[in-house]
Amino acid sequence: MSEPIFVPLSKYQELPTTEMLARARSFRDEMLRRRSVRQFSSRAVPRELIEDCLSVAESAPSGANMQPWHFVVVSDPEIKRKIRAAAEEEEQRFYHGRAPQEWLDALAPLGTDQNKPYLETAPYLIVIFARTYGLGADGRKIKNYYVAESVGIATGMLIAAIHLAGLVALTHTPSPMGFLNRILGRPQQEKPFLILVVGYPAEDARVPTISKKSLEETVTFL
Ligand code: IYR
Repeated sequence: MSEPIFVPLSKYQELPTTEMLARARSFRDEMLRRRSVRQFSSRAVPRELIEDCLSVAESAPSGANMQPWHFVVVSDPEIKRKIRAAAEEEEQRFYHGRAPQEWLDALAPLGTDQNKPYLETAPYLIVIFARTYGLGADGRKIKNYYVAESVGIATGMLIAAIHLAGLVALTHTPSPMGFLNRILGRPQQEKPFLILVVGYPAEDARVPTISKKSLEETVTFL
């Protein structure tokens, strides 16, 4: 067991309250402009931009700091084509059989269907895997903790970073997603979490008119 080594919290920056408010508002206003987009441009995105956004995700808090995730960044057209074909096969079954009517009704305002051209059009697919356990140098299993929570937090931070960088993203979850392990050659202890489709929006991109709940509905101050 290793002892903790503590250092001063030197990176914390206290701000005047007025500046805190201004920053919180400006971040809020920026994030409220974020939309999930389903029509992507094929315009290239610098890889460095994606790497910077991934560094933000990597900094996320995680159970026992195990960082129980793996990101596969796909830009290879042939791999994207395989992912699209496999995802559309699952989606076809979902939209025409597997999904109960209640689920289809809930999705109706989004205008989604089994066709996923963006899986080929967008320059990057970031496939996020949740590592159910890690492997030590000697092949021993290393337990991970709060895996879903950790990967969810990292993904949220990644989505925020991508938006702030001036790109758009779509969280895409074909179900089941086992084909991603096969196509991307990831081990069975890694479970596909979601595909983040990333790029510039198509010039004629359109988004559905949906609204978000108000704080009155979702927050309780006691
Ligand atoms: N995976 C399907 C269906 C779908 C499900 C939910 I929940 C969404 O918020 C959106 C879509 C698809 O991608 O079309």
